[in-house]
Order: sequence, then structure tokens, then C-alpha cells
Amino acid sequence: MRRDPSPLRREIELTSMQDIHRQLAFAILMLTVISSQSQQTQKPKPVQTEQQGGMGGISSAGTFAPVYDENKRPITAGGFVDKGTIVFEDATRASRLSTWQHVMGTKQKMYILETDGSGVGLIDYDNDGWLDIYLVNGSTFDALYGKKPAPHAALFHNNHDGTFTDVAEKAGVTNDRWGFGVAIGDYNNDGWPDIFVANYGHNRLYRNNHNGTFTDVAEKAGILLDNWSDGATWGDYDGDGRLDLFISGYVHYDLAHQPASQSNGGIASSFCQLHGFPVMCGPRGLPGEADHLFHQNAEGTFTDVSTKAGVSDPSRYYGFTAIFVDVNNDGRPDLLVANDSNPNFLYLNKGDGTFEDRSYVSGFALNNDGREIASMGLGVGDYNNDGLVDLVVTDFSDDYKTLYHNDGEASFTEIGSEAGITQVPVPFVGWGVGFPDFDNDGWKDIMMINGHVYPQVDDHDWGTTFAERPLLFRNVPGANGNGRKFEYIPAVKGSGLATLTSGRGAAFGDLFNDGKIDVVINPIDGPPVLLKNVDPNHHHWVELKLIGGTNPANSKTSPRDAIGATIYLTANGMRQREDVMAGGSYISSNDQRPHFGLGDATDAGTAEIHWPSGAVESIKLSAVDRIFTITEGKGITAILCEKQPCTAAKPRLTPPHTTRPVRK
Ligand SMILES: [Ca+2]
Ligand SMILES: [Ca+2]
Ligand SMILES: [Ca+2]
Ligand SMILES: [Ca+2]
Repeated sequence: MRRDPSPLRREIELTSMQDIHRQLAFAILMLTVISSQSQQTQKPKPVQTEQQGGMGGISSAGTFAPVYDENKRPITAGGFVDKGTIVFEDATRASRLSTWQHVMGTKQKMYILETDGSGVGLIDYDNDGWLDIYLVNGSTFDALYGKKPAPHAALFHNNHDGTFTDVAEKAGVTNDRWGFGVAIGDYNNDGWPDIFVANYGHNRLYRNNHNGTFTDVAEKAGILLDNWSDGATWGDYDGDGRLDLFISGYVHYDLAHQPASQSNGGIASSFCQLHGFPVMCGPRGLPGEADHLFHQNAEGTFTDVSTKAGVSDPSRYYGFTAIFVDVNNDGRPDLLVANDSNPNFLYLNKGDGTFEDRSYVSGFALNNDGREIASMGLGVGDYNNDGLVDLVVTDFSDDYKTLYHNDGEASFTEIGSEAGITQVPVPFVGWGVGFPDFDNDGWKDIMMINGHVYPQVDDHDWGTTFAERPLLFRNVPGANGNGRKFEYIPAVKGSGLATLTSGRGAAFGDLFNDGKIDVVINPIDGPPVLLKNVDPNHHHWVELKLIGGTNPANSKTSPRDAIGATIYLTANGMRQREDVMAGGSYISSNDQRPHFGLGDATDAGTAEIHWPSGAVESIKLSAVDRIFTITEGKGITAILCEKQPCTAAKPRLTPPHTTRPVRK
């Protein structure tokens, strides 16, 4: 299913954004026409294209024939099977996460400000070895105008027994602003993770006080901003050992003149309707908000370097999810931004404090049809174990979800159809997304969290619903053993995959330290959903918690939480890649501990760690089913549940180990 990158792509001169867009769209369209004649694709076709249908404010492919199950339910809220392996169970009530609720404006969703939902950050804020959960909240217009108290964000402490307790108030992290994205990172390198929250209005930077409380230092740090910040990611782009912060801007929103479909707010009405019916306006037709890159200075303040670095988004695209990750394996974090109904950004880190805009030439800007999509979520993972990170992007209903295969040298080919992820998701609006290896076989799977933006879809026979179920795809060998593809896993009635919710933010991580990747969803206007991984496989696994240090060869220091590290684990006859990242999914922040499924192997293999400092260490892992703490230059310094597998008993931290790393 892998195709050679287009030679056409490489020849195109960098003239202007518009020219590149047109030329690339044409080139990719031609290639698609040629390739679709020669290979079988699973891509359904719209009955009416976007241009014919006047699809309004959000990019899609057009109008597709509705798909119903045998009970005449739209497939987004149906299609359940009676029998099958239960992969996830809905543990929301058992975990007590249902004691909190997300709120964003009104249920009617008259305005775009009310529709996009908020993120989830997985953070072990108290350093007890167990992941806690930060859930960003939205707000209400009454709260914005000071008429009513603001809804609070939640910080759910992990009680180690399957339950969680909301400690946000005591911790001082309730936010009380109209919140969107979250990114977890230990920005001040003190060994305690901190929380950045992107808001409509001023942002928050919650510095961890090491005693269960946080202090908001956003103003002092100089990263408040004042309009619509959305996604965020931490990464040390200039290699000085201090994490820098990128914040995507969405719409430049004027609260005094809100764009509603009734009045049109000065916007052409086609941007305020779906299938001819009025819905909230936008984002098309609304002014966009710029993106910001903040460089961290030595004294814990930040300087806006967006323009100098070349990532300021002068076109004002509608930015959602952003993430720093090294896409071309040169050891420097590159920057990816998923833009809603605009081309996506791929910025290559040049190593001199600036980035090169390779959005179009890389193939990441558009989909396989050469069209910009309503990118919402962005998952990063090496699904075919070739050592290069691939990208999965979720988008609007009546559209194809996309998989960008990394061909090397920062060139991507969009192969969603060939890989098998376009057919089922068409009627779904996709948000949170990732590559969790849910069955621990060493091959990363794909999960998408879904929910519509328009409540009005429930009043019409359009084959989609406001509350939707998640979608899970298993990574399996391709046809005739060529490459990898994804196989849709049907939702068993009553299981976690059959949970209906209007999902938005989602984070993937091992909440119970049992080696199985769970999912926390932050739906709009509802309680969170915890999908606990109960897949009955007995595959083995390892997880790593990395602590950065100093590289004696060049005296460079890695960020303390090792964001930017790349790890290759050789085990079970495979070589897998994981990266330590902050951001992604949909404006969320996943478990930052690299996780590796080992299948039936009982030898945990060797981890080759590429630290942000440039040091490369190979470390033999002593046992499977363990969580190893590895400190740069010191090897394994702790093992969670050393004496017996983590699944068998309550873990405890052991004193530092003596295994020595091998430096290259
Ligand atoms: Ca904890
Ligand atoms: Ca900190
Ligand atoms: Ca830096
Ligand atoms: Ca798998």
C-alpha cells in the first residue's frame, strides 16, 4: 500500500501559497486518478459533492447516502453486534468520573464558540507513579458576563483502586475560563509536571508546587494571549534544555458580535447552513486567529518568536491540534498543526531557531483528493514499525478520515483508503484520535472518538447523530503480506465501544498500570467517559518513564521530562518506535510514558533511547510487564512492581537499580 512520493511534488517551485495550493491540488488529483485506476480502493463516493451541495462552514467531501443498521438507526449510533470480544468497558460510573460534567455554552449551539469542546490531560501530578486526569471545562455566557459562577475544570486524583477523586479546587486548577486545549509538560525542569490550558480569553500556566497545589504563572510567564487559543504542545525546538510552547489559534472571535445563523452576523448564509438548514456559522467566513510559538527564557519567562521562527500563521488558518515530533529523524522536533477546513501545517525544524514551511511539499497539507479537510484530531505513531512516525487525522462527517504514511525525508502519502480507515467513519465527525496498541501485539492500532457539532442533525434523516460511538481499528497484515492495514472492530452491544456520547477531547494512557491502554473522553456538555481496556489477550508489555539528564559529550541537557526523546525497542523480532510528546489527539495530552506491546515474548528486549540532548543509550530491560524508570546517563533507576507483574498486585517503587547504560 506504500506508494513512492510524487516526483511532481518535488519539482514545484515555492512561489506563493495560493500557487502551491493549486498546483499541488491538481498534481495530487491527477495522481489519484491514475492510481485509482490501478488499485482497488475502499473509498465510498458522495452522491453530491461539496460544491454542488453548498455544504456551509466546514469542509467535507459532499453528501453521502445514509448508512443505517437493521434497526434503522444511523450507523453513528448503531451497528452493534451481539457477540464478539469485548475490548473496552465503560468504567465511567465505577471510576466516579461521572461526578463531573463538561459545559460549553447552550445546548442549542447557536455559535461556534459553543461547539468545539475541550481536551483531556493525563498527568501524574503527585508523582506517585499513577496517572491522574485533568479535564478542561468550557463555560457559559452567564459566567462570561459575571452573572453566574463559572463551571470548573476537574483534576481527578487516581486512588489506585479503579476510582478517582476530583481535587481541582484544592489544587487551584479549576480554570474558570472558557477552556479548550491542554498540554502537560514540566516546563521548569523541577521533576513535577505542570499544566498549560488554552482558553478563549487568557490562558493558564499552572506551575506544580510539589504539594498537591498549583500556581497560575501565565501572566508572569508572558503567555496569556487574549482571544481564542485552542491546541498546544510543548517541545524544546532550539535544544537549550528548556521546553518551549506552541499554541494554535482558531477563530478571532468577537463576543460583542457573535455570528449566528439567524442574523448571519455579516457572513454569507452558505457558511451558516447544512443541507439548506440553519446551523451555527463557521469557521469559514469568520476571521482566523494567529498561532504563537513562545521560546522559554532562562528565568522562566517566555518570548513570542512566532514570526522570527516562521510559524506565525499569517494566513490565519483555523488551528486545532498541534504537536512537536521529529518527522525526519534528524533529532530535532518538527511541528505539526491540524487546521480546520484549511490546509494543515508541517514545519521542519532547521536547527537554527527557525522552521521551514513544508506543508504542501510534504503532502500533509491536503488529503488524497488534493482537498483541504476539516482536520480536528491528530494522532502520531509508527504504525508499520519502519522507524518513521505516521500521522492519522480525523475530520468532519461526510468526509474521509486520513492516514499519512511517512515515506522518509519528511514526505508523506495519504493512504487512508488503501489502509481501510475511510469506509466506516464517513458519517462520523472525528475528534480525539491515536495509535494505541490496545492488544499489545506490537502493532499500533487506531482509535477515533466521535460526535457531531450540530445538534440539529438529530432532527433530520441525514444518517448521522449528535452523540456517536467511538471507532476502533486493528492493525493487521496487508493483502498478500504487503505492509499493514486496519480492520474495523465492530462494537459489541453494551461494551465501551457502544457508548454514545458527543466526544471531543480524548487522551490515551495506562491509567491502571496494568500495561493496557485506556481512553478518557471529554465529551461536550456531558460527563467524561472512561473506556477501560479489558481486552482478554495475555500479551506482555513494557512501559518506560524517562528522566532527562546531561550529555557529557556536548554538555547539552535534555528537558527533565524527556519530551522530544525517541525510543526504539527491539524485542520479539520487531523494532518499534515511541516518542515522548505533549499534545495531540484532539487538543489533549496523552500518557507520556512510551508503551510497547510484546505479544507472547517473555524477553523485554533492548531500548535504544535517543535523548533530546543528542545522547543515544542502549538499555537492556530486565523483565516484561514492568514500568521502568530510566534516567539519562544512569540507566534503570526504578522499576514499578519489580518482584511481580504489575497486574498481579499493587505496585511499589523500588530503590535505584544498578544496571548501567551503554553509551554510543
Ligand atoms: Ca498520581
Ligand atoms: Ca514543573
Ligand atoms: Ca528551548
Ligand atoms: Ca495492535
